[in-house]
Amino acid sequence: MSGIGPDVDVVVIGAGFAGLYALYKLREAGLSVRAFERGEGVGGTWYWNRYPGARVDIQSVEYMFTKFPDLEQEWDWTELMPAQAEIERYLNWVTDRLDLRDQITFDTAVLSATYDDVTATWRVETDAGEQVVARFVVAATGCLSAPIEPAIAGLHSFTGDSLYTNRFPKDGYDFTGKRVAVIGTGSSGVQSIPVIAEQAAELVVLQRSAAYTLPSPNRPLGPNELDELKSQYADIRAAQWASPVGTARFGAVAFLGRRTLTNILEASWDERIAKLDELGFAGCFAWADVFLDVEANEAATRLYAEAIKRVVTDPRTAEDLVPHYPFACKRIIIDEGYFETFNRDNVRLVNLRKHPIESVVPSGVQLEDELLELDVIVYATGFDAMTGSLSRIDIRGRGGVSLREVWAESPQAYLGLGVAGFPNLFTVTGPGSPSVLTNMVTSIEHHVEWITDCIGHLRDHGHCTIEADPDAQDEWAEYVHTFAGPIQVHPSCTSWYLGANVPGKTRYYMPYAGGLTRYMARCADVVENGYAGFDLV
Ligand code: N01
Repeated sequence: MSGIGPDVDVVVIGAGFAGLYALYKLREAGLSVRAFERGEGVGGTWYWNRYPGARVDIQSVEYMFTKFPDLEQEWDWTELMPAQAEIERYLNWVTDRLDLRDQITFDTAVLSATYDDVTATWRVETDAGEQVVARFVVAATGCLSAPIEPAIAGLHSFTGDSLYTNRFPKDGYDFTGKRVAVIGTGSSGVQSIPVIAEQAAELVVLQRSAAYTLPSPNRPLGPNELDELKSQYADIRAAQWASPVGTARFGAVAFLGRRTLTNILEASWDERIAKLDELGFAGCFAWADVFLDVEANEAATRLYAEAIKRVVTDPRTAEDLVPHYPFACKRIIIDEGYFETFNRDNVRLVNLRKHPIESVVPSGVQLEDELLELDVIVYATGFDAMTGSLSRIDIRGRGGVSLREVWAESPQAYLGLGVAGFPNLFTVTGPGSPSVLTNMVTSIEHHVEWITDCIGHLRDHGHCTIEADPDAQDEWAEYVHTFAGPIQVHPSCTSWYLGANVPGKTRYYMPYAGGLTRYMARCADVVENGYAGFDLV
């Protein structure tokens, strides 16, 4: 390295899957590293989102680091799709087995990172008042880690308990005997509602947009099943890395892996119903054209309405549970008994499109036409996704330019890895990367390895900085947009992929939908061509 001596080679922000792997790989490459983590423990997403029912939608044997053949044999998953507590335990175990804990400063948020043009270093400042000067910053800040507080009047006036799924109390919460409202029916709401319903005296679900959700195939792993899977880990890993989504065992969306799907628009109503009989909820979407064509997607939604009617006994509730936007414009949800929950005597659905919230008041929620008296309000209202975690840090690149301001106009990163004007700042699973459309763990591993190799290359070739070229970044952004189809950008879609869930955020489709394998090939090409599209100085 050249330049005036930094305190460390690299500062890593975050200690979830990405931060932990970055710490490990960078240290292995002989670099000095400090990591800062806002939480009191490791886990990132899996530290904060400890709401009842929190569970991943990828199978356990693929939702783990894939590059530790010895270590993976020692870890025993208990379920097909692990719950939050088990994933958090796994990450703590990995942290200790890889001896990473000492390099992480917990309970400490990074407030700012400022690039110094003269010394080509970053000055990183924390909320503990510490300043660290580093050559590189690796932002392992996660795609879904900046919670949004809903814009509801009187939010803080409620005198009962206000809980947020994405920063749920560490010791849990006992809903027994309470009158509860859940606001929000994305993945977090849909997963928590059945569990809360079992405890609460009364549960009101306040739904603004209905959810597309599929029943989870989760179950305990049977005796000897894990041993059998462990003996196949090498093959499973190979299949994962050959898959465009980083997972070969699709779980709830297994039909996505089938190749012989027919078009829903060419099927009669009876044929559609037959698919429903065969596959249940998944049968609504097991068609070739549903992901590509708006009309086909609408036909799938009509079938979905039929599937809901088969479960939900009250016709009005069943009707209110039907979404009015395309399937798969938002992340597909998996649930455990979501629709069945609405048949319980203690559960009621309020369609906020018909009965809007006026305000939160001291005793509960005031709807336009009714006061809901409550003991607890659970907000499952989502995240400022993909850019929010970095926009909330005051990041200043070349010439003091603010990343927050740059991304407010257009949230771009070349390959999702680097941003023009911000030398030596790497974004793990940044906007423009496949990230949230894949198994996050495989995407994270790929990014971290690419970044580590890149820093090694700079060191070995006497370079001081790497920075995305603005033209290459623009071209990449245009290319990324060619993969966002009519379903993803449909005007009725308010997905976080588009930033459309955050008032005032630029509507911009952020993830790369071209698949992980194609993306990795492109990243490899960039390296082979001397880090094409990056300026190395
Ligand atoms: O957040 P969301 P999430 N008044 O944005 C509603 C991952 N994840 O935390 O759609 C009333 O999806 C909002 O309504 P609308 C996964 O990638 C994975 O649930 O804006 N309602 C919506 O219903 C997921 O996609 C798992 O009309 C308001 C809900 O709140 C991502 O995290 C589990 C409102 C927010 O849904 C985010 O999921 C959990 C208001 N003012 C999370 N503001 C896994 O399984 C917002 N809403 C794997």
